[in-house]
Amino acid sequence: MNKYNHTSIEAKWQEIWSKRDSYKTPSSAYRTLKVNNGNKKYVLDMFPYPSGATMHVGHLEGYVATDIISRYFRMQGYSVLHPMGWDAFGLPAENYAIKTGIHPDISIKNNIETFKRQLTSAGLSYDWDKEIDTSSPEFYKWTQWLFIQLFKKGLAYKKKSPVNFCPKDETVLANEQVVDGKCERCDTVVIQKELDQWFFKITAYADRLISGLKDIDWADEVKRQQINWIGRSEGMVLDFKVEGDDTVLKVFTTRPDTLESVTFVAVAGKDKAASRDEEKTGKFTGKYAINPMTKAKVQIWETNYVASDYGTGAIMGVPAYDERDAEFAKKYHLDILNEPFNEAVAEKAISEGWGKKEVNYHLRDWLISRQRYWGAPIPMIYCDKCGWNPVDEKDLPVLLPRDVDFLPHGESPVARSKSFQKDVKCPKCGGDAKREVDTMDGFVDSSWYFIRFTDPKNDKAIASPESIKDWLPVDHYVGGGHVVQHLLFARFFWKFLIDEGILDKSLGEEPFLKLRAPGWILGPDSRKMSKRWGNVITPDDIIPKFGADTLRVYEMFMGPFDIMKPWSITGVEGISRFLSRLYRIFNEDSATTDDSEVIFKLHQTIKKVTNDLELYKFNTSISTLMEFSNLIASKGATKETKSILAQLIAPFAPHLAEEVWVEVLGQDSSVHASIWPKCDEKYLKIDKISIIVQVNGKMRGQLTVDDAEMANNKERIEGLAKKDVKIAKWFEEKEIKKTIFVPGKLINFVV
Ligand code: ANZ
Ligand code: ZN
Repeated sequence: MNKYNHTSIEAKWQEIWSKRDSYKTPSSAYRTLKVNNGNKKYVLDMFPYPSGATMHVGHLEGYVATDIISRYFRMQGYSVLHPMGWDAFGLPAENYAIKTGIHPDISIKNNIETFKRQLTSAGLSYDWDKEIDTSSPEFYKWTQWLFIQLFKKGLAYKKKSPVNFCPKDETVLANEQVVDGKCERCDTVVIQKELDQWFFKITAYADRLISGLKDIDWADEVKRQQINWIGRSEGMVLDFKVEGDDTVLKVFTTRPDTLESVTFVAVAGKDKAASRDEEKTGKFTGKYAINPMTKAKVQIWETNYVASDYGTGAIMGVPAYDERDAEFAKKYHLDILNEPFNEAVAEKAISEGWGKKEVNYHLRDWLISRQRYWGAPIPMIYCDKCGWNPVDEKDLPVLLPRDVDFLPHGESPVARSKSFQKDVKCPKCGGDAKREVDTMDGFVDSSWYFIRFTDPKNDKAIASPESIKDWLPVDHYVGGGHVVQHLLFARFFWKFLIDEGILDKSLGEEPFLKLRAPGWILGPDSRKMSKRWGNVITPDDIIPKFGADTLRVYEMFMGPFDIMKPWSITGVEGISRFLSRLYRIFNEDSATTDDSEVIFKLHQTIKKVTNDLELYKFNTSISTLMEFSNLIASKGATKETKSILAQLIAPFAPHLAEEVWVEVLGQDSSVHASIWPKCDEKYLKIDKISIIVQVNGKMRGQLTVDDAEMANNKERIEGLAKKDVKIAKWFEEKEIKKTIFVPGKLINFVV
């Protein structure tokens, strides 16, 4: 009998699928002809950063899940868009270039090749015609175009803002390059430098970023993270008159009812604000303020625990009720006053005109400029006469210049390109002008890439209106890690594009209807996979030996999708044996009829796998398939039943399923283009059957069993009768001489 040779089977089908363009995204014309009312499903992965390190098995977890979902939806008759691409701009490639002198363009292309080979070897059904690379001019032309649209609406602006700066390396650092306040590379203490920076005004969308969450299918925890990050706070601004001059000090408080217990007022100091647990320091300004309610005179302090950029940058100190104020008051021996809460303050403040309601947000505008090379140039031009103006849209893209050395010199690397500033003219007055030399944060690319996937080659628009309408919004979005900001930024872009009519309003308020995050796959030692622990397992360690199907099924079988789980090579081996056994079962001669238990179990399996797939319960789908395979192994099955089994395993083990579907069962075309089996409820109806139990011909009881299979089985009925205490007492300590069995009706013990 044929042995399961995963290597040849997988290579063969990967080649055939690629030749046949099996996973090409259907066009809209095709879609309207198709089943399921031409409905679409857009199934999206968070696209990877193609780093120098190869992909490990943990990265694949989400990709396998979306592949299963995509294959399942295709078999359900949906038109599926399932694309993949590369989040290719960013620091690692640039740092690598600084170290080696190899241009990021080249190192990234090599990495992409490796990643793509790994994804393909796992049998993932991406439509590679939809591939995007955010560092290609075809893509970043539109990133720049989007910047300009935001600028035109006043949602992109420039202002002075502090950045992390390493005085030794003379370079601006991203937050993640600052470790314990020191430069990651040279250990020098990082300073704050004021630089002109570009911001996107995401705060204008704060409320809609909260309200939009209510109708989407995301984990509560992820929604909560979004809400916490936005940090909406309802409170009041109250006016304290400053003694001796005509000025008023405005404070923001969420607790106006504590006003009568105020013992000091504090304003933000000049030093950088203290982080949460840092020691609070301050000094008395020599000035006093008047409590608008009690008219008491309190000291005005300057302190590091009040943030200058939140609320009014000033607070009323209520040490009796506010912990931070209490800590500060104790340290500087300020009074603590414990008056009862006064609910009437708010109304009185409004009617007397010394206070008003206000909503504040902790969300800050999004700082998008980077003094870095490997990003999309910000498409703005500065002229002494006309200030900042966007590059004419017909002149996009503003190409990232190649004549740049990557070594840090205290400014944006692009500033040293000779070609970049050559003959630059002001778009407004035509006079000599200069380009912006900063580049955009990589988060800008990932805020809209999912729109581009619908029409990645379009050179007239971010995507055609038809493609947008055909595919958006995203139905399933899968990915994990630190995605709070990514999700906020992408949702902000979406809302902006809807408001601008670039996306049609009918697409709805939210871009990602369902979001699921895979739990981490840990190393065999239950630690996070890392070079440091030497516990990294890559698909290349597993696929040559066990095959892609084993890797896929194992990853989905490890446990619930969304929890952490350690890798186990014995688990891999177990799945490998399961697939070999399956292959054997398919190769055995088929039965001419199915046993009733097989039919019952078949429909139960269809139902369970279908339901579980929709819920991302891949592990229980697989165990159900294992149980059913075991039953067939012992009872045999018809070709029809085996074909259905092949269809049910197709999303999980696509190569094996295709091989047995075509080569063993002799079915037409591809199992992946077949129609997903339907459960027929009529086979699941359980008719209870009563069996009369007699002892020496006298009725002594009754047994109820679930199905005919059971009712016809003499041994099982006999066993059940003996276990039933009410019946068993009639032949206690007596020898059973004979058992008369009428299948499905009666059992009589002769004692
Ligand atoms: C008096 C008070 C009494 C307060 C009390 C709280 C509890 P959220 O919810 O984050 O908005 N605050 C206001 N502006 C601040 C700033 N720029 N930097 C640091 N703290 C600031 O918190 C609002 C509360 O944080 C405000 O209400 C204020 O302290 C403080 F029992 O006023 B509260
Ligand atoms: Zn000008």
